[in-house]
Amino acid sequence: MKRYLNSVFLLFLAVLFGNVVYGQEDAGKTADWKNLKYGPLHSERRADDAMEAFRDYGFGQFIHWGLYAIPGNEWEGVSARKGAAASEWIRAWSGPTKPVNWTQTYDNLYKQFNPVDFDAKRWARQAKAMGARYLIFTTKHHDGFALWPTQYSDYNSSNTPFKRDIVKEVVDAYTAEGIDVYLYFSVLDWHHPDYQSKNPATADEEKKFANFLNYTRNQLLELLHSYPQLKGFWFDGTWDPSWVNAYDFTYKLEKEMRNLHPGLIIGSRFRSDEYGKRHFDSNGQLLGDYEQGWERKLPADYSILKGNDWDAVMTIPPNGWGYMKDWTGLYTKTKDDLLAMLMRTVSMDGNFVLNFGPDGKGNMHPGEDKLAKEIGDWMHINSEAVYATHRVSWPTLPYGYLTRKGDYIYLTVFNRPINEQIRLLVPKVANERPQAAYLLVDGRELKLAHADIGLDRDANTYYDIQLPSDFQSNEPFVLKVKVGLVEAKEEKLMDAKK
Ligand code: JFZ
Repeated sequence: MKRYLNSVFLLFLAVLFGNVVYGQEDAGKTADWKNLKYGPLHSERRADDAMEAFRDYGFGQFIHWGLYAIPGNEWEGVSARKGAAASEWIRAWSGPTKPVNWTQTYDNLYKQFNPVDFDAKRWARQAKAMGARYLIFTTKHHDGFALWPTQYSDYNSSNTPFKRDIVKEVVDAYTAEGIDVYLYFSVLDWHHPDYQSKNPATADEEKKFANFLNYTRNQLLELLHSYPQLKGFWFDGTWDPSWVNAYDFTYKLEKEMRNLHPGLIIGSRFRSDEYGKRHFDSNGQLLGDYEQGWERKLPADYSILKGNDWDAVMTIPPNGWGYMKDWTGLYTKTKDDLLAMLMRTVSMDGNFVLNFGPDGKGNMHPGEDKLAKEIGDWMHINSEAVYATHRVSWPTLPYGYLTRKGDYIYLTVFNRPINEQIRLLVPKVANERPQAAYLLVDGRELKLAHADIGLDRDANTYYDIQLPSDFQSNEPFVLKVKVGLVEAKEEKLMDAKK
């Protein structure tokens, strides 16, 4: 009897406690907060080593390689560049410049795929010299062609004259160089007979699409199993209603992949919640480990990011990820464009990922080789301002971008002021002040002085760094500023009595 009463009492406590906890949990949420079944798999910000490594990369390389490398954005001399989406979309080009019977021709390109110059080690050495800390490599783009010998489709590299497992060679070569590998995978598949973009409506469509989902799962588990070194997936082609509506399947699949591969990193472009929301669920929570929507654009300001992890992927030409034979007449980003984007991204706690589209033989475009060398030479001197650095909550400056590691704040200068003085704006509340300034390139100490310009009610105080006139640079350079805590003291001028 006593035991029974005890249980009743415990039950009572549990209900009471449960209510309190539940009530508390609800309290911070708005009235329209939805109790989702298919929201994020982990609601806490990840703090494991794999995720911390992701946060520290700063700079990565993307490679788009596949059958589209053979035409290289043109077919029989005709480029659909005017109005074309992108070279890797050539199979889906439409309009007056669309090649005749293109779909059939394209789907036979695999018989010609023989990239005799392909050398994954050479690519990996180049990436390393450029300063990339991770790679995102296309395993299967929208055309459905797999660059590894998948058991689940014949449309793969082993059935080309080249025969080799390209994914394996790339994963091994980059891993050997100390570069982490992420695999790009397009769910959207123009080749698979069971793929459909619309939500299945008939029993037959249901059956076919279920078969397609199974094929996708098989390929993903196969990739995880075959290339255990991989750190994450970069998903794409997940916008069609058929996939969006498969939220129960994709939720379970994400769980399964994470269980099989602890530490796996998946961006926000994989699955949707039960209301069809992508990237962010119906409550605005990020779906995945980092925001994956920054594509050929950068956030205008930090607040837009809401503190989420993110990457930005960027092309060199305006809009082409796969190989483009002919860069003439296109604006291709310069070293300075790309360095400014890199530093802007890192200064907002993101990773900047630069895309390369090798040709049908396995060579990078000469323009890519040139930029890789230029960026690498710059990184060789200045990468301290990039790797494992994070955002500085000081006001932004017109000269360039701020990043921080430990007690050092880095200012990468793109705009050198005419008076040769770099004026830092330091929030008074921070209680942290610059103590010394150095030029990163040669380590020399620079003159640093507090500039007391005495503006009333100014939230910031000012520090000037004198740039030496004998230091001239034709590229962005880095100032390294040691900061330390100072005792809080009133920095306000005495006001006149009113
Ligand atoms: C996709 C692909 O279609 C494209 O070929 C390339 O692989 C790129 C990296 O990803 O294109 C997209 C996908 C998403 C957006 C824009 C282009 N988006 O969210 O703005």
